[in-house]
Amino acid sequence: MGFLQAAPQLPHPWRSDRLLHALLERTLPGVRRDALDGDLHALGDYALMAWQRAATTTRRKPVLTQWDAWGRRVDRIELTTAWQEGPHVTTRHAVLAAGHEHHEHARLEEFARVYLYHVASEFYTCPLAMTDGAATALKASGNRALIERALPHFLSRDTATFWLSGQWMTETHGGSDVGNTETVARQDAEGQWRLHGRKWFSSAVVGEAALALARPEGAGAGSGALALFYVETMDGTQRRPELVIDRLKDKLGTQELPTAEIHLDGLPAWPLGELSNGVRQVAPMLNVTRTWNAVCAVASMARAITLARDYATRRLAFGRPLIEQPLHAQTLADMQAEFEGAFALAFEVAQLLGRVEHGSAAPHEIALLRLLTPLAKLWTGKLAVRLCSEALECFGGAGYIEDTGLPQLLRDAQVYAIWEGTTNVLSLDALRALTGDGLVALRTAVAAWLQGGDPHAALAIDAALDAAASHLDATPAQRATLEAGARGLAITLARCAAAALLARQAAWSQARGDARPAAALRRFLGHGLLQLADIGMDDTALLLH
Ligand code: MFK
Repeated sequence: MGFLQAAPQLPHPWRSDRLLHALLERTLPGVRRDALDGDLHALGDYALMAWQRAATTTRRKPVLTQWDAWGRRVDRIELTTAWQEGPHVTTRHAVLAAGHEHHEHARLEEFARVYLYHVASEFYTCPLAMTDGAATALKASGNRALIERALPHFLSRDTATFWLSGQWMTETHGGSDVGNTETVARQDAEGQWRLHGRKWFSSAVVGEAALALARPEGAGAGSGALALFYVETMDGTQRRPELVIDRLKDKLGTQELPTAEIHLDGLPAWPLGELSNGVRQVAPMLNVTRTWNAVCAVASMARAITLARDYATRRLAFGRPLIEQPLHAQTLADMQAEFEGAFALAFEVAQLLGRVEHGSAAPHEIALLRLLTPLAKLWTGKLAVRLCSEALECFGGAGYIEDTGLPQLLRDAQVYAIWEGTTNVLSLDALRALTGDGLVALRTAVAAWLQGGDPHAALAIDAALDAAASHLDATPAQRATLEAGARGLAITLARCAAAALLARQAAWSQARGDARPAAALRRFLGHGLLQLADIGMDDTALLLH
């Protein structure tokens, strides 16, 4: 046999992750780090095992069986191995429970677990995100009866009592404009609310509960008239007959995740709060799932870059390993710098969420979290696609071959820019946050992050923030122009925040003799901060004519 190329090897995801180690060392007290270490080691072990298992087993997809041999409707879904393992891994390592502990580091400790587990979970993290979001929305609702009923299950550390929750918003009208929701809530003769309608993207249909938007019968049109309901899907060990699974979606990626189209045919439901303003009530859930989206996007980038870097040490071309080829090394370093910025921003949102929920946030940090959540979601979602695509290219033709496991990274990454709101919807959400104190809060935070750091970075970031602010100021009366520029504005602000966070990390690391984060900062700044679009509305109209 002739030449055989060595496959890329995945180093231990926790032991080898310099960024996560540095982040936790900078932010967590030693006693908390020690307590966390066992779970992170175990999740890293699991991730490594899952990667090796995928290389030696045939890939499977979930299978829906709607009818049994005797004509009974069963709607049974067979799950992949990783999905069957999901509840055990989740509860054993307190992936969700950790985020709801009563201290300010709870969310950071949760998302460190999520980051290590995500790729191995085969997007079991999708319904976990929904469950986390449902727990958060229930707490925000103050509905004692539902909190007491559902939270012990959602946050359980025991597989036997653990429940997954879905988030049933999207209908055939689309996922963005939920004001078009057609699902109706009717009260039966006993006063029990029941939901009737069709939900179009249900990614946690194997779960035991869900939060669903529905229009109470007789309520008006639009999103303000929607209400948010809690439902349960199981009657003992049987799925409730009022929940019908029509089919599983055939998706570009996330193929292990059984995303379903469902019908609700009178499913019993309980309102979380008032019978209106359901979007406002579901917002805490959206913001949590968007944070998951950002952290999972960063986890996919980490996996793609780690494999590409390892491969560059094993693949020889033109007489040298790829990593010694100047242009290939440059490409990898560029990817690393962008990834480090995204990592810093996603985990800052996680930390902020913990501080805000715990009540230990500084006054400006509530508005900061409100702004950084959509910024992190939208920027990391786009970047994941770009970096996973670049990583595949680093493997040449092998990156295009299914059983290397590499194309799946790119297909899966595409979901981050769609799931939980597209880039444009999130850009408009950032505008919503900017109409409040968002920009002032960001400038206050950036000034603090830059203290004692690289003065060159501070100048560049301040100049970009000034440009963003004038962009915002220049057009308050011209809503269409403001909206047309919202994506460029959002990405500029995300990059400014990421650069300031890299500067903070660089200063901290430099004081400990590590010059590497400063190199990431320089490279990141070199890629530019400004993405502000020059809005020519007339040209846009001409180009679309
Ligand atoms: C891994 C999974 C793979 C499976 C494949 C997935 C494929 C995709 C499936 C999907 O469809 S995912 C899409 C899920 N859908 C979304 O994420 C919703 C996207 N749309 C939005 O986020 C819109 O901005 C939104 C629905 C929220 C707009 O709703 P409205 O009612 O038209 O907006 P409005 O009136 O501005 O907001 C209503 C209230 O909510 C306001 O509060 P007030 O009533 O007090 O004024 C807003 O301030 C508040 N609000 C909205 N967004 C908020 C928020 N509050 C806090 N945070 C937010 N993010």
